[in-house]
Amino acid sequence: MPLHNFHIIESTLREGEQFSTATFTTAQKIEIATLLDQFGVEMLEMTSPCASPRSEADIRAVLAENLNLRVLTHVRCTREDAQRAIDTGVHGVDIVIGTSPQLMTHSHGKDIRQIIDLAADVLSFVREQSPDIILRFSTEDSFRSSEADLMRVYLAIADLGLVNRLGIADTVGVAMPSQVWRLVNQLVRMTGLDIEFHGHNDSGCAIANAAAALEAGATHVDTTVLGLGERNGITPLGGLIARLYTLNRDYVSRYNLPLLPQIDRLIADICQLDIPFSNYITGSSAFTHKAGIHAKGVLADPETYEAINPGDFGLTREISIGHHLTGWNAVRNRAQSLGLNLDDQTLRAITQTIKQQADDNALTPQEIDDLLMEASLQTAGGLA
Ligand code: AKG
Repeated sequence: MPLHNFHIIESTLREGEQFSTATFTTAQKIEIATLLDQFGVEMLEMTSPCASPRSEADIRAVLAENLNLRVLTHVRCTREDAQRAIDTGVHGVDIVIGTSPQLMTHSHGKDIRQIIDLAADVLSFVREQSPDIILRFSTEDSFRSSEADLMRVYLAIADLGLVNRLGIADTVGVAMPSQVWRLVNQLVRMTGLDIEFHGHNDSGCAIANAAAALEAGATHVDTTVLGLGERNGITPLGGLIARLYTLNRDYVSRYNLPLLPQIDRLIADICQLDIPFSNYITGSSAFTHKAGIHAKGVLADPETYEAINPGDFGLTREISIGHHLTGWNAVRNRAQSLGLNLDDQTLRAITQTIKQQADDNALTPQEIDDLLMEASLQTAGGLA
């Protein structure tokens, strides 16, 4: 299934705000929205205007920037919330209501019949008020809801002919990619509507689940920068980009990829987080090659051990040399970068010295350069 036709709903300013250390000022929200717009995300989801006075004012502030992206807000399934959302002038309203036994009992106390009636009332109300608004209906906790309940709800909503999009949510991060694929496939076949996927990462499947949703025909995926969100968050923007890029670069070529490091850094700084070393694309070791065999392959052709070209993201690869796993190809490459013309025998000897010393302590780049310079001075015709 070709994955060209999807849209990113960037929810750092909604789901991301629910992360433990995330609080954004108005100016920060505008800066984040502007960068995400420059990156090319199609939609930006913002916190409900009902959450707090500034939440409401900030929707208007971001709208006033006249960005290319569509601004959405996320509200409960009530007329009052929907009216507040419409009043802000947003381009789209995302309406959600829980359908799992847990949420029906502890969140709103309604059964499936009541959920359908309420949703029909609220969605009709929104359409009357605002015929052109982008309207989405989603069940919360879709993957702990019974399949029969879900189908009753989605088919009833689809039949109304009022919404642009249906959403499904893996609210507590329990879904397997195969389950996501099946549900999305079923909804696409039965309703013909656009489908959005929102997936939490509690058990580490958020990116795989988003990809499975797209493979099954979903049209929209929710992301946040660095995967911020409730608990340990949702599908990260960079992780989704990495997943799709490695399937086919064309899937993400419309985005301004070199902006990704700046976006990750901005959010990390605001939320006082370190970007994890293992982060997709922007982690500190994402493009560091260490073992001698890897260094040799990458020096011959980076694709030997890289599925992602760091240059596409404005980043550079690093060959780590000063350790006991090093190889002489990496050492030779460093010597060549320094303009030193050392013969193979000398380079192999220096490699052995590095390995021996690094068994106790890794060598710094400067210490390696010193070894190479010293060898160069000792051999005739050292400088190339
Ligand atoms: C969740 O279920 O985790 C949400 O944040 C709501 C998702 C949605 O509205 O699609």
